[in-house]
Order: sequence, then C-alpha cells, then structure tokens
Amino acid sequence: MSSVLLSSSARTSILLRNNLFKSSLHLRAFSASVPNNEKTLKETFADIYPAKVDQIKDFKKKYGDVVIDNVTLSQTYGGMRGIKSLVWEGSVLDPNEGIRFRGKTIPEIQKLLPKASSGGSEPLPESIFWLLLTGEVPTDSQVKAFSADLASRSQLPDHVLALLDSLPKNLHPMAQFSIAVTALESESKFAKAYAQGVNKKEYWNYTFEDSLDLLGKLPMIASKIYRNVFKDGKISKIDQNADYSKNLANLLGFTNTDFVELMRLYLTIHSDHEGGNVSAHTTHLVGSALSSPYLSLAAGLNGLAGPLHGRANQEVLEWLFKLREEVKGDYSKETIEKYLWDTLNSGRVVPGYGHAVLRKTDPRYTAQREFALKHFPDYELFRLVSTIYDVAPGVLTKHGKTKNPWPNVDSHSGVLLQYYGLTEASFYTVLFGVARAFGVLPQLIMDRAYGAAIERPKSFSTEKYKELSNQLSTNQ
Ligand code: HAX
Repeated sequence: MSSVLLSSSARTSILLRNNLFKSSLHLRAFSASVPNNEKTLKETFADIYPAKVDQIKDFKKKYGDVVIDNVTLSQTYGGMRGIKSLVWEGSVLDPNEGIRFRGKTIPEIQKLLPKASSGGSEPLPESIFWLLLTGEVPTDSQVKAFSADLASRSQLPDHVLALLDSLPKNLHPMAQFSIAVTALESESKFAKAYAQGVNKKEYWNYTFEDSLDLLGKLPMIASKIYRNVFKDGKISKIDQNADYSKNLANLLGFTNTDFVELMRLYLTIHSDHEGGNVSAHTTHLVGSALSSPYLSLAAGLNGLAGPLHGRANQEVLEWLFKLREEVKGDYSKETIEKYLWDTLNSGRVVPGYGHAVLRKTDPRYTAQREFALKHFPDYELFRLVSTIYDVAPGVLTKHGKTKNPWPNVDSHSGVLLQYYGLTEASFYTVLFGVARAFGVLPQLIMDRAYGAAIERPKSFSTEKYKELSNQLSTNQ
C-alpha cells in the first residue's frame, strides 16, 4: 500500500512523528560525507517506517481472521517445516529459484548494488544491509558514508579484548564469537534506555544504534579470535576510509585484492535467507523478548554453530580432506561415488548437500562457483568440488532419503577460503556469523519499529496430541 492510499490525518500523523524523531535522534550524526541532498540510512528508515507501521495496523485489522495455513501433525513433529507463521521483510526463499533479497535475485544484486570505489565487481555488503532494511538501493556516496559510520564504531571495549585473550585456544571459534558478542551487552544503548523507561515508539532508534555498533565491531571480534587462535594474537588497525570487507580481510591478515572481493561476495550472499532458518529465527525469537541486539545475535550465532546449519562449511572441508587422504589423488567419479556411499552407509549426512526449503542447486553455491571459475578454474580443490557436484546428486537421489540432493551454500565456501590461504576450517562459521548479522539485524530493527509481538507458539505433549488427533480425525 503506498502512502497515497493513506488518509490525510494518517499522513499528518506520520509527518509529525517523522519530525519529532528527526529532531530528537540526531539522524545525521554520522553523515559527514553524505551530500546534503542525500539521506543517511537512519534518515531513510525514519522516513519509511511510520507509513509501514500504519499499513501493518490496517492490514491486520482488515485480514486478521483470514486462515493462511493448516498445520499437520507431521509438520509439528517435523521441525515445523513450511508452516507460515513468521514475518520477515528482507528476503524470501523459493524452493526452486532460491533466495530473493527484497525481490532481487543474487545475479540481480550483483549487478545493481554499489561496488567499492577503489574498484571491484562484487557488491558491498553494506549495501545489502541498506537494501534489506529499507527496500531501497543506496547510492555510492550513501554506502561510502555508511562504511565510514561502521568503521567509526569498530572499537572493542577493553573487557571484551581481555575476555577473548583469556579464552583457551581450543575453545571453538564460534563459542568464542558468541561469548564476545554477549559480553558487548555492556555497551547496549537499548538496554540502558529500556532500564530508564524509554517510550516503546523509540525502541527502533536504540536498536538501530546497537545494531550498527555491533555490526561495526564484528570485524574486530572475528579477527581477534582468528589471530589469537591461529596466529600471533596481534591485529592491525581499522582503516576509517576502507569498506567493511577490506577492513575485515586486512584485520584477519589478508591483503590480496581478490580475497577482499571474495569477502564482499561472501558477506553479501550469506547475509539473509528468510526468517525460518535457525540463526535468523533464533535472533528474532530472542529479540521478541526485547533482549538487546547483542544478546539476540549471540543466540542466533549459537544456532549457526550447529553442524546441520552454519558449521556445515567446516564439516565440508573436513569431509573433503578425509576424502583426499583416502583416495590418494584418484578423483575419478567411481572413487568419489564410493566415498559418498561409504559416508551414507555409515549413517552420516553428506555435508553441504540438502536443504530444508531448497529443491535445486543453491544460487549461493552457483555464485561462489562462478567466482572460482573466474579466479582459479584449475585449483585442485575446486576441481574436486566440481566432480563431487557431478556425482553427489545422483548418489543422494539413489539413496532416496533427502528431499533435495543438490548442493547448498556451505558446499563451496570453504574451498574459496582455502585458495587464498585462510585454511583454518574451524574459523569458517565465524565468517558466516559476521555475514548473518547483515541479514538478521535489519529485521530486528524493523521488529522494534513495527512492534513485533513476543513469540509464544502452543505446545502439547504427545499424549495430548494423540487425544487431539483422535478427536479431530473422527470429526473430519
Ligand atoms: N546426506 C544424507 N542424508 C541427508 C542429507 C544429506 N546431505 N540431507 C538430508 N538427509 C536425510 C535427512 O537426515 C533425513 O533423514 P531421516 O529421515 O533419517 O531423518 C532425510 O534425508 C530427509 O531430510 P530432508 O527433509 O531432505 O532434509 P531436512 O529438511 O530434514 O534437513 C538439512 C535439511 C540441511 C539439515 C539436511 O539436508 C542436512 O543434514 N544436510 C547436510 C548438512 C548441511 O549441509 N547443512 C547446511 C544446510 C544449509 C544451511 O543451513 N547452511 O547454514
């Protein structure tokens, strides 16, 4: 519904609200390099959201009683697969086509979104954050100012640095990541404002500030973990003029420009995958209790750390290395097919294959494959992954269990990182976590702006479901 359809009193109230927010929230605080006729991200969102709040109110009033889904017992026992019960504005996942970010496919955003001014062909992840939050494609100068804003928020408090230094090196990087993000709760403007009794109409503003503070600090956290666990513990300084991915790559210790490009692609395509996946749903669920963005994202990261979700990128690499060790250079289709059957017959999953929603090759896999074809088509591990892509879908189809025999995003990402020398697979999910923040934090800001309800679905015991099923099946 466009603002044209709003009544004049609704339009007046939106204008009043906008002016009130603009005057009180320092919307241009970090906008030094945005030309005067352009808006900052916060100004853009502040202009958009009041009309959206009214639309949602009207929509719920008009269609609130419409039945949009029926739920079977199998779905309740089967991980709630496919039940329409979440609102997620940024992206939608089609089983056959894959992800669309605000209606745009991956090839479309690769073309449309701003690139680094220093040169580059991959989109800047800062611009996917902008797109997901506002539905609008930012200009080059808007993104540049947003990058500078994030860089200006990058400093970690001493207690978080000390905490990371105190953790044992054998603690999984994802556990360290979640601990550090949780410890940043000390910085939460939302939690402080809430404790002081802030009006709920201002929740979004503090959530916005926390989200950007947190996003700005993630490269430092990720790099500190990487340097502590695998290198000398030292990290370089943030470059206030560099984009997010360049800073992340440099802090990790990588300066190769193609690796920086890979980071831009990686962060963009791993950002959002609609709302029902474990990391997105968990962040949203915990956020629905008005926990701060720090506590909400940390919860999501704990979910991402599971082997069936984000940790699959680590599992893929470990599985590939075992394969390489076992087949001793024989990458024939027959040998790989045998290895796949051995995995399946030993009661394990083939990591990087299958998906709860997708029923075709994941376009995020394809985008990474295209990156490899462009930059290193003859790399041995890439060729191995390509041969597995030729063989695995057939084996999984014959095996007959998975509903989707095609590769997902995690099947490819580790190989790209290996090529550039980021070889420590247990770190890979941390990079996924940094990327996921670009998808779940915009939704958290919107949740607070639109007044999302605390989540509380219904549960029953199996005994009760038996009773219910008996009653309902005799009535049908
Ligand atoms: N290898 C072997 N068996 C598989 C399989 C695979 N790759 N994918 C699914 N199956 C099995 C399931 O374990 C299930 O077996 P049971 O009936 O014995 O429980 C059966 O096939 C049906 O599963 P499904 O309906 O096709 O898939 P689900 O929605 O239940 O699960 C998963 C989706 C992604 C968890 C699953 O495909 C899987 O375990 N894949 C391997 C791990 C992986 O790559 N995870 C990353 C997914 C992408 C992601 O979230 N990234 O973060």
